[in-house]
Amino acid sequence: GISPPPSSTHIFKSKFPDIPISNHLPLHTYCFENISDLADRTCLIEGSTGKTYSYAETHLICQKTAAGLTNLGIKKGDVVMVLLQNCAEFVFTFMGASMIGAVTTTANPFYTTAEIFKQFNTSKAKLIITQSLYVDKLRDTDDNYPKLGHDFKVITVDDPPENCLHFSVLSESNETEMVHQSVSIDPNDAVALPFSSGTTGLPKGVILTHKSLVTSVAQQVDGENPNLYLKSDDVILCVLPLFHIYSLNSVLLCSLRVGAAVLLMQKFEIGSLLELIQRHRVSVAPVVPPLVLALAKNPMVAKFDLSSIRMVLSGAAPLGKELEEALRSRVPQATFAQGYGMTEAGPVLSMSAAFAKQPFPTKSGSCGTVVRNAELKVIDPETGCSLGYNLPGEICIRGTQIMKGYLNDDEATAATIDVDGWLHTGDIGYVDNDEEVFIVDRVKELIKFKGLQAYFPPTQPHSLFTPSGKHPSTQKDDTAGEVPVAFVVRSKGFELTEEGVKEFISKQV
Ligand code: 4UW
Repeated sequence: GISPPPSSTHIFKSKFPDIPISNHLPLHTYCFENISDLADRTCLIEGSTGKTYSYAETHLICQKTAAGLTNLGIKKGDVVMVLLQNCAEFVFTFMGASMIGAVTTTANPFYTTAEIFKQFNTSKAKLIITQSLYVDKLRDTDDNYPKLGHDFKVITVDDPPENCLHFSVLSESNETEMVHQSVSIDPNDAVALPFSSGTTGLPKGVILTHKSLVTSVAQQVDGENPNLYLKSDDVILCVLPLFHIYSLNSVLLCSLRVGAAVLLMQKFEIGSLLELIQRHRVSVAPVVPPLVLALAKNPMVAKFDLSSIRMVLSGAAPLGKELEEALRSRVPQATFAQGYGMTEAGPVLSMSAAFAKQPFPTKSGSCGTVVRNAELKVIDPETGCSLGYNLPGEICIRGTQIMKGYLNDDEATAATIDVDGWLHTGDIGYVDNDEEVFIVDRVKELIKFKGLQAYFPPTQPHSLFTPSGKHPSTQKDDTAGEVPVAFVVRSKGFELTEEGVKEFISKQV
């Protein structure tokens, strides 16, 4: 067909007016901007120990960690890998690195050795901060892997095994030696480097700058009528892993900005989760659909007092209507709605207007309204033509919050962010007459397993599985969302057991 003139592009905007955003500030300065008013308020609570850190203590330890990183030779632009479950040291490292202009790459501690070193090498990390229980994975003797102690240093947050340092080398450094005052940080410098497959291929480093993350946090929690109204007297559940952008941005960074308390949980376990919600009077619960399922269906839930929860926020994977209703009946006092994010998008594209200070009525199944200070469009995947209300197509987003690009991969960057600055999500959705975004499908080589990405290369001859999405090789699963299914054909004359296949796969992913 004939392409329409650019003027016919239908651009969707937020229901919330644009606001001034302080995205000239470095991320740590922005997040701790109101620290003098918040000094004595609780910033971090470690669920497992009950240990708390005030805002003043947290800020000081972040500064000490910044000095400690400098003492270990970490300079502006260097990359530090964090391979941790949720803990206070995660926060100290991330913010401390920001203070010296260093970049944190976050990795899943359940990764295999190969997956960890792939990310480590690609990001050219200098240092790994982890827990002693994961150090064995970093000691692989394979010649292709870098050598612990020789090629990189390892710091553990608990008792350090041989050749590793304890986190106190960072957190007990003298912050007055801090040179970060003299480090000049450009808003376009990277601060976070999460890895994501995006719409295709293996995980790539997603360059998120100070400017992108400040913008994204501001789009959520700043302004006279914040889209996501978090307050300094909130206690915010942080059970989603901080290595994933959802938790890092919408849980941690948004909480720091508003001065709320962050309740850190190392891992999800329903009993301790319920107990901690009750004990600490959690008021905001960011979750993913598998957690919604547990909260909606587990009989233990009825034994606990969840009346403190005023907001439940779900995202990272599709949420069924039935599940939504089931959870509503468990926490009837809470506002329950969704946000929609993608690592590359900084990450939030849309957020329910039900969470605003002055909320709007919203519909079940909606993923929210596009964030303020941004533009969203929906295009026909075949023609690229922009579509109007109620017409499903590929969702694209534009704004200062989106990634700078993929690390050392101009081709993948160009395939994702077009020349006009639109980031193509690979998600199919539409915007209804009330400006609400609905996601109906996915056109990328990705499935979401428990809210986390699982990529299955469709064309490589050695691929473990065939493609994703609606392909018959994946099926719906109540707990995980989507699970891959493979058919294995035994070659003639070979012995192969079910156990053998499982072992083969678990060694690789
Ligand atoms: N419904 C259906 C949804 C939804 C969804 C995401 O792992 P990534 O790259 O990133 C994320 C980030 C999620 C997120 C971040 C911050 C936030 O506030 C929030 O809302 C509460 C969510 O998941 O995977 C990106 C892909 O995950 C799918 C979609 O396919 C997207 O491209 N996805 N949210 N509400 N699908």
